[in-house]
Amino acid sequence: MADTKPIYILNGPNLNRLGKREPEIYGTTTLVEIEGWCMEAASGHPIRFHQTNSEEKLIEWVHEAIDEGAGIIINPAAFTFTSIALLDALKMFKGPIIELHISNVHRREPIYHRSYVSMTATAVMAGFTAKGYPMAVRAIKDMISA
Ligand code: DHK
Repeated sequence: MADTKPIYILNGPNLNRLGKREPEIYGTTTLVEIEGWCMEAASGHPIRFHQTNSEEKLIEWVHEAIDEGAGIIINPAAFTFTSIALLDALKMFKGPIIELHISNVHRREPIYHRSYVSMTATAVMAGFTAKGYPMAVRAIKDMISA
């Protein structure tokens, strides 16, 4: 029986500003448009798409995914590089985790080069632009059904 528990797509701080935020780095696609692309890519698999500027709220959604989710796609944004609390929460998740960054963080300032989340992510995607989100949805669907 295929796992029909939802795929959690979680977004961290400042991603609500996509479209206007440093378009030379993040492009002009809005988070609302990205959510639509994810729904399409999910092609019927349930998804839970969230964004927050609060570390606490992001961790609470990870806890919800621990209890109810099949997979996590997470763009932790700045919390990628600062939050051991988020890493500890993600370590509890038993399914696949894809860490996603719109930009190639390894080509940017050194502060963006060391990810705590990568210490527990199943896979890491960076630099595919906003188009990485539907790519990640298709990839995690394969991981879940494998
Ligand atoms: C988004 C952010 O907000 C930054 O803090 C990260 C990431 C990069 C992204 O490329 O999606 O460094």
